[in-house]
Amino acid sequence: NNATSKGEKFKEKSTTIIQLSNPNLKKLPVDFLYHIGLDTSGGDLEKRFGDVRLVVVGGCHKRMSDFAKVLVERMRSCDIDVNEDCLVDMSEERGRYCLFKVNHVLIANHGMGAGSVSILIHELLKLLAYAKAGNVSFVRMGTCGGLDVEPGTICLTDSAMGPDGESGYEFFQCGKRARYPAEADAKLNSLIASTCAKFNRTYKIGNTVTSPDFYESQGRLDGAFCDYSEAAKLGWLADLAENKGAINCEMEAAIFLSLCQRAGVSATVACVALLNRLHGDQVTSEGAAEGALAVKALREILLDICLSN
Ligand code: R2B
Ligand code: URA
Repeated sequence: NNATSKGEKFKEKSTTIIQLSNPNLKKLPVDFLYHIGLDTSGGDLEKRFGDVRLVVVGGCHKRMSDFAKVLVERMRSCDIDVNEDCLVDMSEERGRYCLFKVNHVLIANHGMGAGSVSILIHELLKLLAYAKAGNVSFVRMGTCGGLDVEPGTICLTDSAMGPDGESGYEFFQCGKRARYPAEADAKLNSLIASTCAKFNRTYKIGNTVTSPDFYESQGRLDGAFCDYSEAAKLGWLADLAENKGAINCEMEAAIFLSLCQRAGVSATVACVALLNRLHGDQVTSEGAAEGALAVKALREILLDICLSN
């Protein structure tokens, strides 16, 4: 149908498949994707998910369910056939994430922080690998603190680093430190950048600092505790901006990009800056309201990409 042909553009010439390097999966009679409430027992994942070309994720449940609703409305207004059941949340029963499939677009929320996004991305990568989906791109849409960046700017991640300024994502495997690169796909960034320009939205491409929490590991002075000085905070942020090319801070880009990169899928992170962290820490109610408008603008940009690719 029409919608499938829309999805074809993501398919280009050669097909890139999702590469999972886990031999143990072959030994599982059934793989239960526990947190998203799907499993391999029905043998129907290829039929249900094989045509997915774009995965759009973001932290908030409501932001992502709204994204799915608006995408359905826009597709219908373009006379694209959309299944009746595409606004049924496939993961609702599990109560952790929402998950919708609107033609070739899979939409989910990932919650806050590395632990939450990691569970979702592991299970989505397995789902799409079992479904033999090809040439899939992943986009995280979110919010962030800007580093010398005006609030409202859309920050596109080139490469993500930890709060220590080391590039990539570091975590523990069997008690040992492991570090994987966390690079975004430059082509996907160019596509989002040109769509930002089409919508007259200010954007910036640069590196992203991913921290394990919102307050202390982002150097905030307004948490329940603060055992460092304002000078230490500003010195650290200035060093990241000046010497590491950092344009923003948030909590998921490094793990998200590293998992996608390990699976060989194209991915990027587009975040609206809610504030300039060099000028403060508090997200005020005015800042949050302005941020919500900018997030809607980002939604329009990603909807345009869903509809035209
Ligand atoms: C941005 O916003 C959230 C914290 O407020 C977090 O998920 C992030 O990365
Ligand atoms: N999200 C973050 O993680 N940090 C900010 O400063 C704003 C949004």
